[in-house]
Amino acid sequence: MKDAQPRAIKLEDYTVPAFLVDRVELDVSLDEYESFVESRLTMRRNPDCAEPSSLLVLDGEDLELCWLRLNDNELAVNEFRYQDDRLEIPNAPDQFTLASRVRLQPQNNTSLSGLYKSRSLFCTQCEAEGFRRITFFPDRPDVLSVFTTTISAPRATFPVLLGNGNPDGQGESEGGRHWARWHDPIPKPAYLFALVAGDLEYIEDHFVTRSGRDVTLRLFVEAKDLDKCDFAMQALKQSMRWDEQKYNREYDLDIFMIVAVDDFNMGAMENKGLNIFNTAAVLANPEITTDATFLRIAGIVAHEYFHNWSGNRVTCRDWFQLSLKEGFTVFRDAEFSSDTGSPTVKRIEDVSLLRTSQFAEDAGPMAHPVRPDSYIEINNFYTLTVYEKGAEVVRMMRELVGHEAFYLGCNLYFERHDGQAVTCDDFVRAIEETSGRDLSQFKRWYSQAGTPRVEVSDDWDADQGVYCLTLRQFGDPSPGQPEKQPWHIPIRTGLLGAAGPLPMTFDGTTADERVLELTESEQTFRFTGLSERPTPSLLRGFSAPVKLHYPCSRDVRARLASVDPDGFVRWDALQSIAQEILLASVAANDRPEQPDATLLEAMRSVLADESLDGALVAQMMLLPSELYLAEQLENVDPLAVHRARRGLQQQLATALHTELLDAYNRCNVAGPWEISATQIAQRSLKNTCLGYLALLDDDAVRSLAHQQYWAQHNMTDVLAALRTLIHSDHDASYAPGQQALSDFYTRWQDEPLAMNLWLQVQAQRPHPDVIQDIRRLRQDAVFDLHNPNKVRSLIGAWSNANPVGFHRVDHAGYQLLSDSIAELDPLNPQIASRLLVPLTRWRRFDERYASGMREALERLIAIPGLSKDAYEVVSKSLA
Ligand code: B3K
Ligand code: ZN
Repeated sequence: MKDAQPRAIKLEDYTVPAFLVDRVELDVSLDEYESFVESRLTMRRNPDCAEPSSLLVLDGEDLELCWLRLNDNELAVNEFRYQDDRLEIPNAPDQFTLASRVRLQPQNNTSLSGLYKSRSLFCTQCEAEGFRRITFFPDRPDVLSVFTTTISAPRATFPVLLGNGNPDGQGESEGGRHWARWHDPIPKPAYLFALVAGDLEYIEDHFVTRSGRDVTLRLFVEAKDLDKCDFAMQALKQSMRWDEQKYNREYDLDIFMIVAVDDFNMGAMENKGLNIFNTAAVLANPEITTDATFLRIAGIVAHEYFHNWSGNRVTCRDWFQLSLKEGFTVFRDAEFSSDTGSPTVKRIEDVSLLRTSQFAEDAGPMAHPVRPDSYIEINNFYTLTVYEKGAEVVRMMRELVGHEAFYLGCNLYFERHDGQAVTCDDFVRAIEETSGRDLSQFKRWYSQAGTPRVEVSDDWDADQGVYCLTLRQFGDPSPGQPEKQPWHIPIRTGLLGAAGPLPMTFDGTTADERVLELTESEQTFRFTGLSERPTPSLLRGFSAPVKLHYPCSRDVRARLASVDPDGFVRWDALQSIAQEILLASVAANDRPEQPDATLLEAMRSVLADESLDGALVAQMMLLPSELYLAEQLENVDPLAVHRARRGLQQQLATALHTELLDAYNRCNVAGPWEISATQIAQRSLKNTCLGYLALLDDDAVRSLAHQQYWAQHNMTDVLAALRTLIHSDHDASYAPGQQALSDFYTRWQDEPLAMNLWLQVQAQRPHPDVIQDIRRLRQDAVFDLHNPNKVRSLIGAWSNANPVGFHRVDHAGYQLLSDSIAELDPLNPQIASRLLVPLTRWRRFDERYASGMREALERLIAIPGLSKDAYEVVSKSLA
């Protein structure tokens, strides 16, 4: 940490910028050992600034200043001050140009923020505050400027030079160098700036927008990756069409480019006209890519493209408003995935992520509202709360106002605020205006942290034919927010009778389904005209991100699981039975002799139901994850959770042996691979069955995984087989598993994306002795602490997603993780800080574990020079 005590930035302190930058002209001269950036900013005083001052303050981080000129006059050293990442120039006039030249060494920039090198490529990452590592600038999202960028570099090693906007000239210069100029006519904040230089090839396609603009689409990769581009290009075109049809949004430049780079802190970045993607989030072919990754890639391509409107054309006023662009864009990409794939399965996956990881964030020391009100390091707030819960907040607005008013409201928002930097309030206001609804209470979703709990009870009056549902809501304290006001919660509800759905008469109107609006701490909804006691089907589609509890028997839930019209409710009903059984078995540290008959029969009938989408069946067959189960406990013993879950899996595998094998064989169809919904569903169900079957003490069945691995049909099947072989209960030296692992390595050692999978599958072997593998793999030639994908695949996959492998009573897992964080923090603080997440949960664990987790955090906070990224997470976790 540079400052003794890093300072918290607060939403309440927001003030408009004192100076604006109308134009930015950048000259970036790149070379192997040193690079130079000359910038010329055309600036003026902001007429909207209430307290004008002539002190000009710009951001600048790790910049080596060569010279500084105000209106072309070089400033002497006593005419400015550059200290603590701030450049201060007193006595700035009303209008002026400020020019500067700085020297950079991108080849030594391991933080992957600002200008850096990924292998032999120069590239940039400016969100949130990376532009200040390139040149001096008021680096905040509410300063929008027109950028012209000239890039020069040695032609032989960097034949391709890319920038934002449209191409605007190129040429040769002396000494084997060349240059290219890019002009972006659309004003943008500096966080959307990007450049790339390198030896790249591309695939090209075209898209004609609805109004007839012919857009060139190019996807740039290293030559060896040209065979992995087609899928993303198709996804891009699909996204462009979808955004025109659903949101009325057209693309606005002549060219749209995507560049794939290996070293990248996250999935991708929506830089204007020049998206930069992590290779893992864009490159795909069936040999090295699983179905899950294909779908993820389509979602990310869509997400970044959708940002062109939700984020770029209409941007955020300040970083507290991050969810304005991220929550909304996650909502949009989820709609896209739902419209182009299986809506129920997409919803279930999103809900699982939310419940497992976002709810955990809400219950932990880093809990924050969708619109946080303070931060030390903004990069720590690119969270599940801002992204996924933020998307749920947008989704709830659509539930409340209906589709028509919602999409009209979005249109109004885009048109009204085009070219502006705005707030979450502006978004809500647009929806209020087109719907005529008052969403002021609803806005608490933006300001209150934590997951609301909803308790449901009911009452049946047979004489009157009246059924009453009483809903109560509760909010637990979170850091800085001891008390919660009632949220405005939409609960989509149906009623089921013996023969099927019952009409719901409520407030004088009748419908098959209602969105109950819970706005008070307690509310009763009264349904009349019923001839039988209904079963409520609650929270359909997971209409609100709450923990809802309705006490009812397993039989009632099993019925919901088999007949409810809502796919989410069916899945959820089965999950809740399994959860109840598993938590009871954790509590008893034992399991019943026989698996629960209700669960067993429900699973049997789901498995046999060929009319159901196979991908949904696969989801319904999956037991709640160990991470999710741990979240339900106050005093977690990860080993006990693992034993309970593994035990139930074994019981189910034994009891459903025949059905599992039938389903496996039914789905194991030969024929050419395709990425179609049908085949994805088949592979998903087949591999779920394989996972169960491998737990049986039956060599014939076990050899299925072996056969499937060696058939080498596609990566989905290969990886599922490999996972099954090495995650089953054999010891680590189990020969078929070791053979497959070493075959995989030989086959794919030159393919970094496949090697990520190889690391991940080993990191997730659910056994305490996996720590030996982690230590060994840290030293393997394929591992590289500088590459975030490798760190995530090995250390992240192990510490975040392998509870039984990470949490050891001897605390060796915590020692290894904290050593890794300490080593990584000076290199890449953003990634180091992300790795802290599993330790932040220490208070929930049994003391045998918690003490070691706390000690690991204490070791870290004692490190001199710890980054403010890591400092924020560690200090809040220990507070
Ligand atoms: N907007 C970027 C995320 C930037 C993260 C900076 N630490 C990618 C996205 O959400 O689309
Ligand atoms: Zn985004």
